Amino acid sequence: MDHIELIKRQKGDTWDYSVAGCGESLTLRMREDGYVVLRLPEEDAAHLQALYDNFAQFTSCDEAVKASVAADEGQKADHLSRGDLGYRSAMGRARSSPDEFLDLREQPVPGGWEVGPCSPQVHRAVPGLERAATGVITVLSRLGASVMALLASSFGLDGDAFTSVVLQDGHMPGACLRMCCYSPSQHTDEEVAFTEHTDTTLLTLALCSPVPGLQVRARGEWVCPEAGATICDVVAFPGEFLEILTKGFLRAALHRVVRPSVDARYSIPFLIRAKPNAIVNTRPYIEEGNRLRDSQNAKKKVPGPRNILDCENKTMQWLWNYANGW
Ligand SMILES: O=C(O)CCC(=O)C(=O)O
Ligand SMILES: [Fe+2]
Repeated sequence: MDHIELIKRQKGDTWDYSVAGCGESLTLRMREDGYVVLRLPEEDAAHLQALYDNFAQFTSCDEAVKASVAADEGQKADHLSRGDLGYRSAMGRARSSPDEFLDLREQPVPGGWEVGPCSPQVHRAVPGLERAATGVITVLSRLGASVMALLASSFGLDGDAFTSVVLQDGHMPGACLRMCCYSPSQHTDEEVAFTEHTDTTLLTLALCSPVPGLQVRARGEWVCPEAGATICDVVAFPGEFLEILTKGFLRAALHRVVRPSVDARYSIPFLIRAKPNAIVNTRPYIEEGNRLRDSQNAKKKVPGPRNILDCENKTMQWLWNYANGW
């Protein structure tokens, strides 16, 4: 699939991304194909490569280092905020090494933000990991905020209609940077490593791995958006919360991961989740959107989900519980 080129624009001491062309076409592609591929500028490649390198180094550490940031398996993932951050591994059939996952997040601490969990053992063994993860979280947070603003404004909503439930001081304390390592299959037939599912996110931004394996269900077929991609390409697809908030106008993308056949696959999805107690406050945006739609510019707007009004004044936690009862 064609990628959409991103343009980086400096804004004071921060920056954002915009797409060449209009946001409406991004929204329509996401609706029709279920995902879009966005290409970051070349200057971001160094951040991405640094994280792949540091995570590969982490996976080669001894068990004590990994255990120092182990996820609390007893902790029930609430899919909204905490989940079970940290390191997990899973051994499967006919593999010599386990699949491994490390979930990190940016959290507010006195005087700033910190990426964790990161133990002293991890700091010693992989000194560049926290910095590399921070660099990528910053890039993907800026990108996620831009995509959500484009989606919102293409519906005629105010640009921060979606980001307001996600952002805190420009950071995403509900989001999760997941680093995955899938060991190669010893079978010749295609084996699914991560079964088909939708993400409990607003938006997922998955870096395109040099070892393709991500498949997205699009127009009734499994497609592989990573085929032919570069390190700067990012697959963006809606999660369950965008489906809820748009009442199905955008559908949560069904996706899965196919096991690599020779080399291990390292992949890095960024799961953009809301702050659980954030309140959806859409009415003013919808009213403004309706006004815009009725104005002479109306033709440019994507016909948006009016039923989003039903979500007015609800917390993300409430919406999640409600959706689970569907
Ligand atoms: O490994 C990948 O590329 C995607 C993993 C995934 O779908 C997930 O963590 O939800
Ligand atoms: Fe997923």
